Amino acid sequence: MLNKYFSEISTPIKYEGKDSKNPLAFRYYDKSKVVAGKTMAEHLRFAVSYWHTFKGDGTDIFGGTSFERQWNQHNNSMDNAKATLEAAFEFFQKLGIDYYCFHDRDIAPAGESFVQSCKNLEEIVEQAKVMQNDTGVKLLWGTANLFSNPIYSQGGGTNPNAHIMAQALAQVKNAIDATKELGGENYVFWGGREGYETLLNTDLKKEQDHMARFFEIVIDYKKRIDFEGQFLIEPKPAEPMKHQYDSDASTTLSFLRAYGLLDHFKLNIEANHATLAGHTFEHELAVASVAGKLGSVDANRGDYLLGWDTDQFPNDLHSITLAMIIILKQNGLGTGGLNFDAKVRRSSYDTIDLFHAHIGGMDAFAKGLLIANQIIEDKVLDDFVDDRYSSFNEGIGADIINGKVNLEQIEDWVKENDKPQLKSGRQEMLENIINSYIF
Ligand code: XLS
Ligand code: CA
Ligand code: CA
Repeated sequence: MLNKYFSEISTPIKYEGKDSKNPLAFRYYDKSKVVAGKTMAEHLRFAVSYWHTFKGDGTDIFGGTSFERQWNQHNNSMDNAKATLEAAFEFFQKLGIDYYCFHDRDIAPAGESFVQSCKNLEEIVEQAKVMQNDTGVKLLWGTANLFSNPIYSQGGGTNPNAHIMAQALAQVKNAIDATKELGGENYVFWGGREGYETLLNTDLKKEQDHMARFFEIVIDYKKRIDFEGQFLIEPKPAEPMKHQYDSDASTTLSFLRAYGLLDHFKLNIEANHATLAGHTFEHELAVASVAGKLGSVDANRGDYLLGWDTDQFPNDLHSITLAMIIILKQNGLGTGGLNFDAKVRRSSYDTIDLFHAHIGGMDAFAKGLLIANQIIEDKVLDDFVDDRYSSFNEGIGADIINGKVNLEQIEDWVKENDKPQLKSGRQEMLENIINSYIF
């Protein structure tokens, strides 16, 4: 096992059971424990986000670097990128996590030219491939950073400048190549700056048409190179742009449907983005899931008092339990997983904080999985929901749904059957039952 950057951890983090008082042990995440026919690792498919965990330096808009990382010499050199990669794989092994996710510009630095940037990426991918083989750690997804470089300040695929749209496409091509080379199981599109600041300078129709064209071009490429990973779109309503086109799950699905692209994508739902969209995490997951489009999850949490993307580690067991119910009911995430798109706070200076953060997130989801599975096995919600709609199983309900009655016939029926019987939705009782499983 690699042992250079995280010497405070000498052996991989272990499962010690719920009574353990060791803050550097799992209390619920028991990788090989079987729950409903699959191991916890197979259910949860946890991933580390390269950008926050290894490239994050504590910077916020009020101040610069607050974390000193041994692997980060704060320069854009390839040596620095290679040291970061080594640190990353040491961390994965010591944490006992199976997957990671990256942006092209996280793992390899941008060069002086586009050509140089591509070369840098290829070189790092070679090294990453060796390290994946040596450790067994896999790539959950790759993506392209189409938002940091100032050329993308007015968008990538929706940029009003054709040269920049072309460059965004070329960058995506290289990021897909890198993802394929590393056996990435998915490829994510997060349209960070695909949106607009003001309608005064924006042709809304054209920009959405361009976004669709952008996707058509990459779908064509995916087919031609035989990349089998799943394409995912990650909705987010705002930040950095004031309005983003993929603002939530429903809007993204409508966009894909309108342009005939639905078959080529699933969604990557992020908890914090749901909060920013004014939805709950479970709402976004459910909207994606009922459409058969819940592909993967960015497992983090936001802050209900702050209006920005705080990307905190997930620890809200109630929300996680509701999320796991949806995931279990659709029989898992397929090639997707739970990516901790989360960062430690600016004042969590030490590398050990990275372990505490991930251990907490993994344990919270493991516990959520156990609770959700019990709720499903006991059919607590299913029976109630089935019964709530049971009036559609026969009589006028079945006739309406099966197209057996027209509007006049329905009116006649209502005239003969005045005053519907009211049935309580029992919300409070159900909330108490969910709590009784959590407590
Ligand atoms: C930013 C997004 C981003 C995507 C990948 O808010 O969450 O990190 O997950 O580009
Ligand atoms: Ca994300
Ligand atoms: Ca986020």
